[in-house]
Formats: sequence, structure tokens, C-alpha cells
Amino acid sequence: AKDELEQYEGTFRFRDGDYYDRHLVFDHVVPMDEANQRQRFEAVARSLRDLLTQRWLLTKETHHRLNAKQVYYLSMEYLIGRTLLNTVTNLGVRDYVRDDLRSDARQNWAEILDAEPDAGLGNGGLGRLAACFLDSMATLEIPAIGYGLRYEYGVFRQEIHVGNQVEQPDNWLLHPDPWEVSRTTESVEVSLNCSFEFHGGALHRIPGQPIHLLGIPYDRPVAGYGGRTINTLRLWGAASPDFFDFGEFSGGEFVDAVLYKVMAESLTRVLYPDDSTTRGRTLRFLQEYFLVACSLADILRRFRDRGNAWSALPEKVAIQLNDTHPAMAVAELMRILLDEARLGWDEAWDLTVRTLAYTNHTLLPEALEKWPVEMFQTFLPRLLEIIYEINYRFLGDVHARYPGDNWLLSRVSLIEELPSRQVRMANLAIVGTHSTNGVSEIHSRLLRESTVVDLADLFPSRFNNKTNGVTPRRWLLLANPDLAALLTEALGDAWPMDLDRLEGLAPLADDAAFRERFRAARLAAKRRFVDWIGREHGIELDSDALIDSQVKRIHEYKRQLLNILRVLAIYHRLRTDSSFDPEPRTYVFAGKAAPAYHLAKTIIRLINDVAAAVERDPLTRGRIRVVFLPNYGVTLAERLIPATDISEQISTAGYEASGTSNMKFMMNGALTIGTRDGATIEMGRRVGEENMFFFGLTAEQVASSRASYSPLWHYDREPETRAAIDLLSSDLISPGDPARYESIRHVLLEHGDYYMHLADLGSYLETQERLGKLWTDDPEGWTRKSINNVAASGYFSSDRTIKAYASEIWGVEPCPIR
Ligand code: DL6
Repeated sequence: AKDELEQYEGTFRFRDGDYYDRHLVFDHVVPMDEANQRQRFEAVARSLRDLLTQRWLLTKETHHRLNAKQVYYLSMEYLIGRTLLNTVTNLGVRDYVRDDLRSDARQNWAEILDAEPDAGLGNGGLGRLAACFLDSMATLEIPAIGYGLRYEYGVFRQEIHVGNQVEQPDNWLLHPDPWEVSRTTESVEVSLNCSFEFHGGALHRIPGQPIHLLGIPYDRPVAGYGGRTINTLRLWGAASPDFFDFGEFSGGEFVDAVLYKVMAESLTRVLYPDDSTTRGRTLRFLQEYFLVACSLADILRRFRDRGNAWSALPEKVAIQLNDTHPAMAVAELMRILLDEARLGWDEAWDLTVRTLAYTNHTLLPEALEKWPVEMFQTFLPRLLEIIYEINYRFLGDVHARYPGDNWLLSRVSLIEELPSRQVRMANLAIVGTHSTNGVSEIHSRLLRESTVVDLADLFPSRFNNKTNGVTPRRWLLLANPDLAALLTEALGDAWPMDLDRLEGLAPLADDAAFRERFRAARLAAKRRFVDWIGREHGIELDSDALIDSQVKRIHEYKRQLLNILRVLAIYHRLRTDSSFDPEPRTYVFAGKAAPAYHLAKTIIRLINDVAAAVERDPLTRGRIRVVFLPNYGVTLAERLIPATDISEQISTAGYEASGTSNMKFMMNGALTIGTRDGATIEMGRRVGEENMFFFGLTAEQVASSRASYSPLWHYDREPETRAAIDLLSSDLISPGDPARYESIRHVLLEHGDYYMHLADLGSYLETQERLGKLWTDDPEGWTRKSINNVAASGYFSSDRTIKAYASEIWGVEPCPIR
């Protein structure tokens, strides 16, 4: 790999600073010493894009020439983060970039990196997984294109005002994005059977009058590690095909004509900021169809351009649906094969099912998408006809297998009849694809055994598991340079592409000198984070204190509330028990709440109120710290995860499909405290449970004890539980406003505590105490466990996950670019 890299750099190296200087001065028409850091960032990024362009072209040309089977990943979300350092890392051109920048006396690398906005085109786990998968597919040289939408506004920017979340728009495309290439010549037309008009200051639907929209592709390079393959992420932007309606224009309806154009472009203006419910929103429905229609048209054009016959579709094309969001692809592909390719139903259906595959990412019932039949009827009547026909034939088959079981028919039907008629997108996705996978072993099992048990019985061979993974390039090599350097020294430089090599660390856990160095590397990461938080947020932290982090979307099932109740219990002890002397700990929280999710926003307020109470109180100040970091995103995660000692994975068992931050923390040496949920269970199996800190009810216990569970029982009998809950309405936490957390108290005590916080609080506190003791009394034992965690994290590389998708679902091989 090293030889290849050198050859690669030799071929395309920056020449004596040409690329950067030229871009900086000529693109911006600015003297070099007057350029700002944003302009410098754009110049470096454009130089890097130049550097990889020939490889990018060669990758496309090779895939085309060899007519290689290609993966198409359809996702409404890609949580990409920044691209500059990742590209430099993956191409291995750090030194060349440094050389190139030398001509610019005023450049500052850290500031240049900070000038790039996070591309936040996703809400959380599902979107970040898609970005990790792109990295792995390119690294493994799998011919792949990611398809998504080019939202002008990504996930909102979170600010905290007086403890409350305030959402601000994230106008990440305010400045031109130096990575993207717009390909107007490859635009696609998308038709809907309903137009709109403006009158009386409002937008009105005109059903039956077709409307045509244009999908414009914007391509971003995805450089695999080692820079051999450069794949493409193609994001669709919406536009109106006619720049102006000249009829209206000349008739004096200038404003309406322009409004029409604005409306068309609004389709891809903004990402829906909710990771579990978007039901019922027309714009979201249209966004999903737009992604599907543009992408399928593009995929099939490419397929036909390579001279393939329709019958070869599943041999040349594998389309992965990232959740049900692109599940309309089942009906749209059928439409194209029936109406445009003019195939018969049976052949079209066979090709569709063999080409498509579906990944489920959640068991939460509110996240299983359903779209009103009426919406299909209005905008996509042909798709509805096809869905009805699929359903008619499918239910006919089920009836033939289980005659007389009408209840089964109504459960598996693609159409839900009551309370209103809706298309069940998960059923459509399962019936219309050859593979349905969950994202961890427990999730795949629960999916089969409960969520869609009937469909799993009907199609047992379609169901499989692909435990998630994360890319070690971004999450270890880039994010944690000190630890990465130590790993390279101990194991050689192949680990970023072959993460199982980390197993070689296990014997070193018993080597005192190595442990010392490992601790030093971890401390360096902590210091870097502590410096940054001081600079950026004016918060002074102690880098010797334990850093305990829970970072993810704020959601009841993820139980940030359990975490903060635990902090309240400790706060109470510090105030009432003078002999209590816990280890210094910084409790870090970060995450966004969906803007309409009131309880989640109240939890954010509570965390901030507890943080303030701890600081106000002379009995607690300086002994523990609570910090809520605003605007959690990829870049913040890259800073915080390497610095974290304890990773909190405390969802109610049976609710977190997989989790992926758990893997990132493990790779960087944090110890995990967690429930037996999602992929955390598999982490425990890999590293050995003695290196993890499990607590609480299992998924089976949650299910079986739900009926008899009484949160009041815990409140009445457990003094710490009672103290924590009583603090919620005390003057200490919400001075002068005792009702502020009434909704939380109500959910916990009167409304049955659906996510069973109180059932687990006792064992959570005990387990935390064990962790604290280990940290203070046995630092060597702690480091040993930490090393063991890194050593066992190889399995959680997204390369492993992608290899399994490639061989077991897609049937694709790597296609080396020579
Ligand atoms: O599979 C990626 C990620 C999992 O790790 C999380 O456990 C799961 O919550 C998340 N799901 C979503 C959105 N769900 N929906 N729809 O982000 O997927």
C-alpha cells in the first residue's frame, strides 16, 4: 500500500505550490496576504480536488469500461462533517499540502480547517452510518455511488439560551462548496401529477395538472484510504425546468412565474430535523420521491449506456435502501420497467426484487413510515396503482398459503385501513426487496421476532443481520493523532485498512511501559480537548478529571434523563454526606432534540439547570462538573470522543437499534457503561464482559416486567431515587419555578415511566461507583481494560460491515483502479 501511495503522490503531487497559489489568488481575485481563512480553505480544497480529479475520472472510466457491478446507496441523509482533513488523511498527502502552503506566510492550518463548515445533511446515526459506508466502499475499491439530496440547510444549528435549545438555520452553502461539481448536463426530469398555484397569498394544489421538476446532480468525491478509488456522492438539487414561464411573464404575471421557480427549488431547501417522525408532511413525501425518481433514472441511464439488457439488471446493479425513506423505489422501479422498458409484470417484479435491498434502523413504532394513500393519489397516482397491484398479488399468495387467515392478511397488507388509509412503507420495502437487514444482532432478532414477525415468517430467507461499523480513518487516525501514532509504532501502518490488527495490542496490556505510553497518548487527547473547550466556550476543565460523556440525539429511549438523575443523586450526596468523596468527574452531555419534541427539550433545560446548580453551590462547585456542549455534530464528536474516559450507552434495553458512538468511544479507549442493548452487547462479547460495565434490565426483562412495573415502588423504597426526583421541583435546581420539571416528574411517576428509568437507576448508580473506584484505586487496571477495548474494537470497523454487505447482499467484488 505504501508503494502504491508513493506512486500516487508522485504522479499527482502539487507542483511547487502552483495549485494552491493559483486558486487562492485567481479564484478569489485577492492578493495572497489579504485573503481570509475561508478563502484559504477553499483554495486548499480546490487544490486537493485537482489532485484527485484524474483518479476520480479514472475510477469512473474503469467502472464503465469493465461494466462492473455497482452499488447504489440511496439515503435521505449523509452526516458528512468536514471533508478537508479527511481527504488529506485518506490521500496520505499531509506533507505535500504542508509544503504547498509554505508559500503563504499568513496561513494557519488549524484556522483553515476550522473555516470549513460541517456538512450536516443528516440528523444522527443513520446519516453518519451512510457517510462511514461511503468511506469504506471507496477504501475497499467497491464501485459505488451514494445518492442523496443537496439540502441547502442541513440539520439546524443548536444554540443554548438560558438553558434552552434554540434552533438556528444552518446555511452551510452560503459560500460556494469547493468539493462539489454541478453536472447540469446530467439533469433529470421528475413529474408529479399535481401542480401548485399562488393566489390570495397562499399556495394551492391543482390535482391532475402535471408539474415537471428538474433534478440537478452535484457530485462530491469520496476518496478511499490510499487514494486508489475515488467514488462519488451524488446529491440532487431541485429546480424548475423553465427558467421563467414566458407566457405568464409577458402576461404581466412576473411575480407568479418567479414564485413557481422558487417553489420548485424549495423542494431540497431543508433537511427534516427529526430522526423518528416525519409522517404526514407533504414536502417530506415529495423529497423522498424526488430522491428516488432522480436516482433511479440516473442508475438506469448508466446501466443502459453500458449496453446491458434489462434482464441483466440484478447482475449489474445493487440498490440499497437506507431505511424506508427511499422505499418508493420499489414502485418507481416497477413503473420504469413496466411503462418505459415495456416488460411484463412477472419479469419486472423479479428484476425489482433481485435488485433492491432494505436496511431497517429502528424498532420505534412512531418511526415506521406510513404515507397517506391520498398523498399518493394526488401526486403519484401511477405509483399507487402499482402498489395496489403488488399488494393484490402478494395478498393472493398469502391467502393461498394460509387460507382463511384474514387477520394475517390485514397485518401484512401494504395498506393500513384504519384509522385512515395509509401505505406501510416497511411492508412495501420487505415485500419488494430480496434482503431486509437489521443493524445489530439483537435488533435483527427483535425485528424478526416482534416488529414484522408475520413478514419474517413469510420470507425467512430474506432476513439477515449486518452489525454496524464506523470508519477507523476518521474516528481514530484523524481524530486521535497521538493514539494513532502509538498504534502505528506498535503494530505497523496497516491497521487503518485492516482493523483486526488491533488485536496485536492485547498482549501489550500487560506491559507496564506500554501502558504508560498509552496513558500519555490518551492524556494528550484530553489536553487537546480541554484546551479547545477553554478557547471556544470559555469553560475551564481539569484534564486529570474523569471525562464521562453521553453524546447522541436527545430522546427518551436513549435516557439522558437516567444520566442526569444519577448526577442529581450524586449532587444530593455531596450536599448531605460529608464523608462522601467521589473522584473528580466531568459529566459531558451533547445532542440535539427534534424541534417539536417538547420533553426532549425540557431534558436539555434540566441538564443545563443542574450544571448551573452545581456551580452555584459551594458544597459541590469544583468537585464535579456538568457541561452541556451546544451544537453536537461530527466535528465536535471528533474532538470529544478521543478525550472521553467513560462512554454512556444507557438506552432502555431493546430500543437502540445499534448505536455507533459506542464503537467510536471503544476504538479510542473509553470504558463503556451500558445496558445490554444494540451493538453494545456485541462489544461486550468481543472484549469480554470483565472489560465492560453492564447494568440494568435486559430486553427480555423490560418486556416481561412492563405490565407489573411500578415507578412509585422505586420512589418509595429507594432513598437516592426519591432524593433525585425531589430535587427536580426544588429551589436548588429551578429557583423560583418549582413547576418547571413537572412534565418530567409526571412522565416518571404518574405516567408509568415507559422507558423504565427508575427500574435501572439503582444498578446504574452502583455500577458507576465501581467505575469510579477503579479509576481512583487502580489506574493500571483501568489502562489495561482501556487497551483491551481498543484491541477488541477491530470488528466494529465499517470495512467489516461493508465486506459483509458486498458478499452477502450485493454480490459485488472490489474493482481495482490501475
Ligand atoms: O443504524 C444506524 C443508527 C443506529 O446506530 C441507531 O441505533 C438508530 O437509532 C439509528 N436510527 C436513526 C433513525 N431512525 N429512523 N428512522 O437514526 O440508526
